[in-house]
Amino acid sequence: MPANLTQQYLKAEAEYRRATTIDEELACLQVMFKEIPKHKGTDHLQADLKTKIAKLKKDAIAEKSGKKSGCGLRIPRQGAGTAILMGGPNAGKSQLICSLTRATPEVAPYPFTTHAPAPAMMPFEDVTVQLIDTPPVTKDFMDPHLIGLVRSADLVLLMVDLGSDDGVEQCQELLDRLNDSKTRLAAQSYLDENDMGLSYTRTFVVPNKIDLPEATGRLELFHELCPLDFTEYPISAVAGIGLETLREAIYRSFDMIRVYSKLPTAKEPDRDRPFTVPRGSQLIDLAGQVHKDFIKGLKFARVWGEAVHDGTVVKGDYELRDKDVVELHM
Ligand SMILES: Nc1nc2c(ncn2[C@@H]2O[C@H](COP(=O)(O)OP(=O)(O)OP(=O)(O)O)[C@@H](O)[C@H]2O)c(=O)[nH]1
Ligand SMILES: [Mg+2]
Repeated sequence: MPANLTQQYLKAEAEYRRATTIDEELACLQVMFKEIPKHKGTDHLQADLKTKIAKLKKDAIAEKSGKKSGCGLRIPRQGAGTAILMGGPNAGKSQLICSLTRATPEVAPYPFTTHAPAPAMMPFEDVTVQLIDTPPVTKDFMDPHLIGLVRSADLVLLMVDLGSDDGVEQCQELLDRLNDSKTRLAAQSYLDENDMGLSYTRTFVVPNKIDLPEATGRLELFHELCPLDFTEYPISAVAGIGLETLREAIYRSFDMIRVYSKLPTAKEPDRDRPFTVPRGSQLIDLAGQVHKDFIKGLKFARVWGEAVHDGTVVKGDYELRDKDVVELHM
């Protein structure tokens, strides 16, 4: 990290990548600009940030005045994180949505069945995760909204069709298409420090249809022709093979923790609806999620959890642990 970027900068950068509204993007970029060390080594990055802030301010005005902002389709984030499915035609994206969620997108043995990106919620234990089904990407076609959705997603599930001899080539075409753009797939998410426009989104490879007899040979061919350093989860979306492993891996990739809130007057916390916050978050980060008044008005909290004695009194800087029960006091 040549520029010695601060923790606050990195946090704002991570939030910027996941922002889904212009106002959110702007707020993050302004923090990044404020936090960036001002010296020669960061000249380029400073200039990039300034340009982006100026453009977003214009977009915000255009959006408020009802003009088209050109920012594309924005699907509001929901749940503990967002994973977007991508792949060639017939890879089984919509079938995977059917198998992991209660949504019922059309599944059919011909290409381009899905016409537009569509979100669905996947349960994992007592939390939910947002999955986004998308139209296929081919050499000649990519939905114009896809780039923005990939940039703001936490994870891409790159589906490979092991049911067709064309599956490997189709996957390669998708990767080539993205490599020509400034939105790319990688083993980890990050923004290129020398070019703020260049964004990498963490990706799992999901070879599908391993129930078919020809699938093993095609998977070997895929590894040979298309070597990737992404974590791989082979599945059969129809036969249900590998789905529970994938479901858990998607949730774990977000590195979130669950916190249960309890009213001071209640005996038990609300166990059905945990809040999810990134690991390492402090009590004050949660307080804002529970109610915006808590950000300023929080006096203290009592916590029940593995790392503390029952009912320990803590302040805003307490680092939350998975499955903590928290009672906020104004
Ligand atoms: N054998 C087998 N067939 C599958 C599996 N998953 C999907 N299919 C079949 O593959 C075909 C395409 O599935 P879809 O889910 O519509 O594929 P898609 O990727 O959404 O396709 P587009 O919307 O055109 O991009 C359908 O006939 C599915 O029944 C699987 O795990 N095994
Ligand atoms: Mg589909």
